[in-house]
Amino acid sequence: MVLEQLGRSLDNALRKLRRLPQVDKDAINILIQELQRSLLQADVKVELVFEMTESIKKEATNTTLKRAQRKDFIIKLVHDQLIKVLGGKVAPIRIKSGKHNVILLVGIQGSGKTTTIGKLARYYKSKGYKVASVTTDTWRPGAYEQLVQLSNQVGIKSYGNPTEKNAIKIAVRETKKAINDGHDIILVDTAGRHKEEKELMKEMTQIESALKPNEVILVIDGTLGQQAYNQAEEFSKSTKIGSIIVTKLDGTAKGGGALSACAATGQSIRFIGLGEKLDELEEFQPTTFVGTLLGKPDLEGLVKAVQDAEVDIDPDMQKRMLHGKFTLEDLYYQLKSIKKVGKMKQLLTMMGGGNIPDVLKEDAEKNLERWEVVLNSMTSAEKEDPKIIKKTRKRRIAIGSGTDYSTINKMLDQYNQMKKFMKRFLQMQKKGKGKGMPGLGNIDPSFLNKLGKDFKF
Ligand SMILES: Nc1nc2c(ncn2[C@@H]2O[C@H](COP(=O)(O)OP(=O)(O)O)[C@@H](O)[C@H]2O)c(=O)[nH]1
Ligand SMILES: [Mg+2]
Repeated sequence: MVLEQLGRSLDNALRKLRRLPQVDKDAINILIQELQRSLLQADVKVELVFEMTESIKKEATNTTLKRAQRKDFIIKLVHDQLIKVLGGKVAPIRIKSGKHNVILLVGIQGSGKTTTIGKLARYYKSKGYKVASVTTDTWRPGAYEQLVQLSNQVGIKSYGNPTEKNAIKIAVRETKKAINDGHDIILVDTAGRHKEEKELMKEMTQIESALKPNEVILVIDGTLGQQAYNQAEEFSKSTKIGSIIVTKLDGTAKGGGALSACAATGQSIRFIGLGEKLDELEEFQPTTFVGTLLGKPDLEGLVKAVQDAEVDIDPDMQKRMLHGKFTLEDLYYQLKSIKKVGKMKQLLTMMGGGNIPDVLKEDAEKNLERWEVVLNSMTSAEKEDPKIIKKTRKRRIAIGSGTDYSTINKMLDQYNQMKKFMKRFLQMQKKGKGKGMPGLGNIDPSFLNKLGKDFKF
């Protein structure tokens, strides 16, 4: 999880509060101290920490609420303050459909611009846009090849000219080509810049005025902690920064500092980078983020994730499953219908579930192919009730399908895990029904909370 350390210590502080028989002045003071310690450890600026905690303290002390309601009230105060410090509600980048959208990425060398271009390309491509990348980095050796390679990995076209030395010319010409080729989103990479390097800053300004991008995104290294503020300020002097992406939040204890510092510049943080791989990019929404951080599933986010995951469950199968009937064939077809495995993973994480079933990891497609062969060697009785598959049957199936015991065992294992998961998932959907919302709808948060705890695969 992102900001694991911060999440854990905040969660501990709130847990302690929940366990107390009553909330008095001492309890509030202890909570405040623990919040301060946790936030300072995450490199959040001292002044900001005091401002936040003072406000929590004031409201918590002045409340006229009855004792029983006070705990919930204080927990909500903590949530609200954290959301506020991370920038409140953030709107996504506005992509105009039917037009071309030029997005320019700027930032210091090594902050993760080129990697982030690959991630954004993958993200927007999966949303159905025709994406292209352009590199204007004439400074770093191999910069062009790096972007070409990433673009190939994602399956998008990349533009650039490794023999041209004038970055502004490259930017204008190559972006034009990408637009003429009918791309909707053109992600333009720039050279790494250091704030002292006047020439580079000037080049960046010139690229911006020549391209007139729809959005300039500043990419900032999350390991900088609160220092991110100065960097963002420097950049906004030369360019009209529209939003920020904070990278490398995996494995840094200073993430809280970086995020709060970036939010303090008044810019929206739209995405966060959580690793070197192309799928390690997350949309940033303070409400969802704080919800996950404090271990409470975020309902709004869950509903959206379910919709995005395009989980279509056949109504007939739903009925059977709710009565405990879920066959191997159901599993096979269900997995086939989960089109966006990545979204499904996100969904499980939001539910607070422990490990994600292996079957939903990257190799789902490969598994499915193998399983199809195995399924073809099974009798209907075996598919209906896999419990009967013992040693002799396994041997027959293994020979028939040309696979080995471990494939069959793994499939049965996954079947049992998924059976449990699907049942809960359906119960959750059922609970949300009848209240006017699709899918998860208006689910009682305590139900989801409990569900989250039960998810141990
Ligand atoms: N752990 C981690 N590494 C990252 C992340 N984003 C980028 N990197 C790494 O940071 C280094 C610099 O990235 P690069 O995209 O070349 O930065 P650029 O100079 O701004 O284009 C590379 O080794 C990347 O793999 C991230 O979110 N997490
Ligand atoms: Mg680069």
